[in-house]
Amino acid sequence: MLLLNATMATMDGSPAYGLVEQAAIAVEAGRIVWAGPASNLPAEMRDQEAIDLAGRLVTPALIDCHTHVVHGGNRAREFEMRLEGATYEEVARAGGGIVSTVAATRKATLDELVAGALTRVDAMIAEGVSTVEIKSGYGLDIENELKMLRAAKAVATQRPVRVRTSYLGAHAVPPEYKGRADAYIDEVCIPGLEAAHAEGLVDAVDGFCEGIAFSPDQIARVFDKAKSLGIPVKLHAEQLSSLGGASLAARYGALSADHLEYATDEDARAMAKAGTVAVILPGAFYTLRESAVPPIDAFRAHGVPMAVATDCNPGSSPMSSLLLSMNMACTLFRMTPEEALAGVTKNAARALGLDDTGQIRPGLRADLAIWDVEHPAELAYRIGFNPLWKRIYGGVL
Ligand code: DI6
Ligand code: FE
Repeated sequence: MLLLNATMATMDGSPAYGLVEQAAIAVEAGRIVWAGPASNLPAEMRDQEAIDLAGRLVTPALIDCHTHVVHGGNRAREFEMRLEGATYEEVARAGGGIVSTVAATRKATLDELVAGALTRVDAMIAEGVSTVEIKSGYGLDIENELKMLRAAKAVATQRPVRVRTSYLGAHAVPPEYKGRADAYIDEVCIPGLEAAHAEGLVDAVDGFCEGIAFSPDQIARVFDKAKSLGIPVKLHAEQLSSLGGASLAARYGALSADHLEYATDEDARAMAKAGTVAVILPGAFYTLRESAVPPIDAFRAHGVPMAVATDCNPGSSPMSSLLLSMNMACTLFRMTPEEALAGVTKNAARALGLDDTGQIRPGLRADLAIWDVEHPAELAYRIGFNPLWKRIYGGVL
């Protein structure tokens, strides 16, 4: 496949989106084999049928690096409660919140979970997404955590999309372990991780380090197990309070620390040193009407790579639009449109430990998004508008 007459944002780390006008991109066997100004295209690549993009923008296909798209039910009633004045933490302590999604997820069959996830993943694909991270964490017993991860893997067999799974057994304490979080970690979370890993279902291990979830010590025990199994880690950290989760994640060389509204300058320093990506999740900030903004300036100053994701989940971020996440990251957190686009391409790949996608350069997968826009800033600028023209997944239009 040869794409001609493209405006190309390589997102390869060159300044200004790595923008190339009048670009050509050659694809062979699912990989990018050449990309650059069309005038430099080698002669032997010219004589094949080309697709004329008429100046349309080509970017790497988008990557949603933090989602909970596999889950049962929805929480529209909780949305109403919060509008009547209850806080997210009050809802959680009253047995609502995550735990109500756990009940619905346990009740759902594998096929029902897959069907529900596909409605959300289809919306993502329609916006040019090629890779979706999907977490467990609403099963909270071994069999149901495995069911969630099997459902996540099944998504990639039913759609042209790549799935990376994260085991989030340490998401919440289930009702049957109320007040016994340590026992839950020992009796369910860690054995569940071993079982899921044995079945090849775990690409990364995640946790929720928070007052309403698990302490840094409890997360460290889960991370020690992940380390002994050779699985990379990531962490929901500093979302509602500052507990040192981001620094803990950095100590374990985590792929990412996510949320980070209450992260400190010291956390940013530790993350930079460890190469841990900051995953910015403005959908949860917006939904919870949070007021603390993640320390974007500190991440910039210390050179922490920033990703942006939907956090698509039924409670704190019922949002499946990665384009809207980009807009929110700019308007709510003052990220630049270029940072937002890097956050859903290059840096999102890094947050998943993937080095074969997220940029346009020879050797990488031909996962591309073609947009009916003139300039890449338009992707973050518009609200509720999808300018995707076509998507190329693994070299297939
Ligand atoms: N933080 C979040 O924002 C989601 N999980 C987490 O650890 C929320 C999950 C939910 O409310 O269902
Ligand atoms: Fe999350």
